[in-house]
Amino acid sequence: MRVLHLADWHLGRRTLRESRAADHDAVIAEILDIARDARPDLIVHAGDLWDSARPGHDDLLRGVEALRDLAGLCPVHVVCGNHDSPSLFRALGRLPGVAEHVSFAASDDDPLRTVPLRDGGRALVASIPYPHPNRSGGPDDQAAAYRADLARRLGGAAERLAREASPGDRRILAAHIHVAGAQLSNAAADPGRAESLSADPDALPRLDYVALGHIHRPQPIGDRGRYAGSPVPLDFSEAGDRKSVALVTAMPGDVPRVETVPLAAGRPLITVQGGIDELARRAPETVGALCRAIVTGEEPAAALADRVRDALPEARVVEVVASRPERGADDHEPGPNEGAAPLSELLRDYLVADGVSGPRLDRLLGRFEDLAEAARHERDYEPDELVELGGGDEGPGERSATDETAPPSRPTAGTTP
Ligand SMILES: [Mn+2]
Repeated sequence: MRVLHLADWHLGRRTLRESRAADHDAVIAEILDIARDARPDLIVHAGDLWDSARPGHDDLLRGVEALRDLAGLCPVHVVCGNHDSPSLFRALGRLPGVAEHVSFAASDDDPLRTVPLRDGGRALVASIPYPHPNRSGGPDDQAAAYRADLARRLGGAAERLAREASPGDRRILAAHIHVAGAQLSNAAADPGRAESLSADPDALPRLDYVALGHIHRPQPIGDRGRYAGSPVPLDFSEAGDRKSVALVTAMPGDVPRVETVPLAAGRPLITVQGGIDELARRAPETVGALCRAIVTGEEPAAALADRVRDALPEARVVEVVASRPERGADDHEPGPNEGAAPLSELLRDYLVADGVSGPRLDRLLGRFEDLAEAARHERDYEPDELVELGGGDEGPGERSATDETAPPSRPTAGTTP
């Protein structure tokens, strides 16, 4: 059987402030052409069809129409990614005109999808929609608990396939998960954490094909599966990726044969760096591209963006960064914030002027340092205690009536990815 494996479209995504709708339309048309040529028995989309749990109406329609067009060729199966909404998937799975040809996996417990094949055989598809790591363990054992959870889900999927498959059936897994060892194009601010929140490669069952989503750089996982990857570079960290879809011949009990079909549609993302003259010389390579310009030898100024756009007339310039020249000690001019006290000192002055003192002052400044540290490392921050602003330790803030009657509500950490 032939499987066309797709993933991570992220319909609705913007790159900085630029809509990618035109790129998505172009690459969906390219994928439809590939599907028409390849005549697969099954199309698997391994998740993150949309960029947000509540896609805009245009993007909702763009996704549903793409699935409907693909389903005109063969059965289509979609797994819920971390950006998708399980409840939207459940709703679409009941929508007349869509549900007849497209199955949406919103939960591990959804029944296996059975697909009749042209050669008279059949394929069984098990699914693992994205399991959120925040539902596994606590802060100290989260990585181990999540790894155990993923192993349990992978084992459960393999078990169901073994139980329900007859000899000769192709056993397929479609999942939106991260397996340790993946090459991230989007080298996150904290790649160690991303790597720790992943499945053990040894937990991957040996099936006839494992179609994964979540990692945006297309790549194989051992000899049994792959990440299809995103079809267009979604941000500048993906600029160097070679995007593709996977056309897989899966045979019962055998290693799948994978052909990657390169995708060319959609605007490339290009970063150019140098002085204005250098940028102008490189203009030909930026024609039709989404372009980030790092300009050297210039001061940041509103007019700089206009000069960059003049230098790169046929690029879509989405970001201009002035990279200031190294200065010698002699010609140093202080910038507007240079020489000012650090923020923590300014905060201390402000709080002291407001009457805060003693242990409360120390606690507030400590929280501020924790918050600043979390921001430096792009981590979530959840205070383990709430320190009230206002009033010194002996001041009126300490004994206000609201302290007894209404405990302060705690902010909750954002858990939505
Ligand atoms: Mn994704």
